[in-house]
Amino acid sequence: MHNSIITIINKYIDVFGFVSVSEYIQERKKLNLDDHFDDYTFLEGYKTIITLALPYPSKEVKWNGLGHGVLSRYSYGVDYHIVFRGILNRINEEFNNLEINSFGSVDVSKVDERFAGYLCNLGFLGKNQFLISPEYGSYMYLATILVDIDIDTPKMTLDDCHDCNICVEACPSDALDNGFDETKCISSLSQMKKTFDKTEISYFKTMIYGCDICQKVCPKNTGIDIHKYQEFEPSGIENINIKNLLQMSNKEYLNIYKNNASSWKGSTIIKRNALCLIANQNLKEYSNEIRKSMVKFSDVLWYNKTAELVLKILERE
Ligand code: B12
Ligand code: SF4
Ligand code: SF4
Repeated sequence: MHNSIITIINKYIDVFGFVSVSEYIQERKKLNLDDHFDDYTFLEGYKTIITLALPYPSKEVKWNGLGHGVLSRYSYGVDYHIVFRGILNRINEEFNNLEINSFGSVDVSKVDERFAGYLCNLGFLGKNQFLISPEYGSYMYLATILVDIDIDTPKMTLDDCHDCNICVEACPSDALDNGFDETKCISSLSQMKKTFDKTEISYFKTMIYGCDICQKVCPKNTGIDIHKYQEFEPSGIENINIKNLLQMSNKEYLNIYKNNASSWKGSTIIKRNALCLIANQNLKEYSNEIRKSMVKFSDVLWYNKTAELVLKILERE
């Protein structure tokens, strides 16, 4: 059975591993985190967690210059949820043909994917918070499949950060200073419906969504740039013209970005991030466009408050 499982997964995925459900629960409880991953009821009836990794390219899209914002690397091309779901469905179907009960999910599930990946021996957990594998570095998406059979795999010795501290020092918002402070992480801010203060605005210079800095500086990623999946190649929509973006309706935006990972919370968030880029790129000539957008979003307090602050910054400079 073990070999049939590996043959099936290998048709779609090169890097994957196994951990027993009991070990996952036991080890995660030891972390004493008391978070939403602590509800283990959905694992009942399953014996093994399989963690799967899909690599994405590390080569970055060149910023188009003033008036533009680029997406972070994990949101190039087609949304990884869509790609992974297609693969998980096919694997599940093949498992079901072997009478294996399975459940695959990506991102939204109740499995702490990085920790599961670590226990599956895919790699180590770095100070930048990423699961880092020898094959893909940190440039990989993760997903899990639960199965109702036991699968044993030998454990190997994993690498670690040793005395490196580069990502901690490189993080512009000090989010990695004491482990990880999600409230400070720029990637997190770029996805939150919230009014930005001056410091938060200052983080958004050329990147309009997500943040890649702690991956970019990591020596474990040196020389790694994998182009195995055409879907994750930049498709031309990654460099966003800020003026066009502000003028777009939500419908027009979704026509272009609905299959892109950056769009899951709608266009208002991306437009709020664009306001910050306007401030930091000192695009005074966009003030009118900002005012027009404030009328459109008159009922969105966090958008308008951020816009007011951006206008003040532009007036002062
Ligand atoms: C919520 C979430 C976020 C939030 C907060 C993340 C967080 N708290 O870590 C925000 C919005 C900030 C975010 C940002 C990003 N995310 Co995210 N995110 C998630 C999600 C949905 C849940 C993560 C989570 O809450 N984990 C639980 C918390 C408690 O984990 P933690 O804080 O890392 O705690 C760990 C450490 O404390 C560690 N630990 C503590 N003590 C000890 C002791 C020992 C001995 C060990 C070994 C470990 C250890 O273990 C804990 C558990 O892993 C996962 C998908 C999933 N279902 O897992 C994706 C995921 C982690 N994100 C991912 C990505 C790609 C990103 C971004 C790069 C996107 C971008 N380009 O902007 C950034 C990276 C930011 C960063 N430096 O981590 C990938 C990571 C892939 C990888 N190779 O690791 C995932 C797995 C999505 C996926 N399906 O591929 N993310
Ligand atoms: S994603 Fe950016 S802000 Fe978040 S920890 Fe990494 S470098 Fe810091
Ligand atoms: S930059 Fe250094 S400290 Fe940070 S994750 Fe990579 S190896 Fe670890």
